[in-house]
Amino acid sequence: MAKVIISCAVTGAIHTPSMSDYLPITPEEIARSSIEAAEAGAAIIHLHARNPQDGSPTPDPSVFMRFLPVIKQNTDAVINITTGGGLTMTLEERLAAPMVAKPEMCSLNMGSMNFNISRAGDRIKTWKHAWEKPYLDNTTNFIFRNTFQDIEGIVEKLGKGHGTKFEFECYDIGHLYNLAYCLDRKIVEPPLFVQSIFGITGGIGAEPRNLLFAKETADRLFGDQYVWSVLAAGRHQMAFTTMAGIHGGNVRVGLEDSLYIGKGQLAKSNAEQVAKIRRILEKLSLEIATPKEAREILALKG
Ligand code: KMH
Ligand code: ZN
Repeated sequence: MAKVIISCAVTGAIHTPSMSDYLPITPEEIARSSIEAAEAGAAIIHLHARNPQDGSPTPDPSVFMRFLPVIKQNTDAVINITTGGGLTMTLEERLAAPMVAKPEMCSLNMGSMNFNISRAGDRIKTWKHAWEKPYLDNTTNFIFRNTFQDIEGIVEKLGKGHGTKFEFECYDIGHLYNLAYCLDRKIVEPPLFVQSIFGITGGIGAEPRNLLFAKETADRLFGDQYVWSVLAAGRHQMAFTTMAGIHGGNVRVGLEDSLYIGKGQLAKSNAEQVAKIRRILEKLSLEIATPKEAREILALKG
């Protein structure tokens, strides 16, 4: 049986500083949390950057360049930079850091969609920063833009230009068909690293039958030309990644996707979530892929 690749999404652009004191914000915190996650078993580190002053998502390459070299020097993990960015960024802003850093891997979001994260702030009574609540509220009228032309443009610039491979973010079944269209048109090349996402409001819901449906659909569309991974938002994170492992898939955890380690219990670090899913997978007799093995499985440039 193939080894399981653990990805860790360290900070993201969904959660805000008021939601957890453990969310890494500064370049130093992002670097430290990434290194700990890699030491705990993550082969891939998925990264966004935040404004060190107030924790708001930033596309500024100079902020990325304050933590990327530190992570590279201290781990062998695959660096995966977001091209989704944050919910207020233009496509050009979203590509700024990947174009400078030219990483081994970037995310590539496979369709335009609603992306409502307003509920993430439901329990917050006092906000640390003025930007947080309007940011969340604005997502009720937000369109996450990823047209076919946008997708092709990103592949041209990063894939064909720099040899970057992609984590194809598929929030719904239709996104798998969008990816199949791109494969058919030779816009993208196998092996495809397909990240099936469950439980984002605007995407497919976190119901177990949907996970099986996504896998069956991907099997039909991509056959042996893809490597499957799963992430689920919030409280569904561990159950869905466990189900993915059982069904031969890879997993993504991290504070971008959930701030919790158990019911009502905030995770104190990214490493804590990596260690938990690793423990679960190893108890199921599954083996964890090293970064070197992940590079082989995904045919990365290394
Ligand atoms: N926030 C996740 C649901 C990206 O960075 O491009 C998906 C994601 C998107 O990680
Ligand atoms: Zn992300």
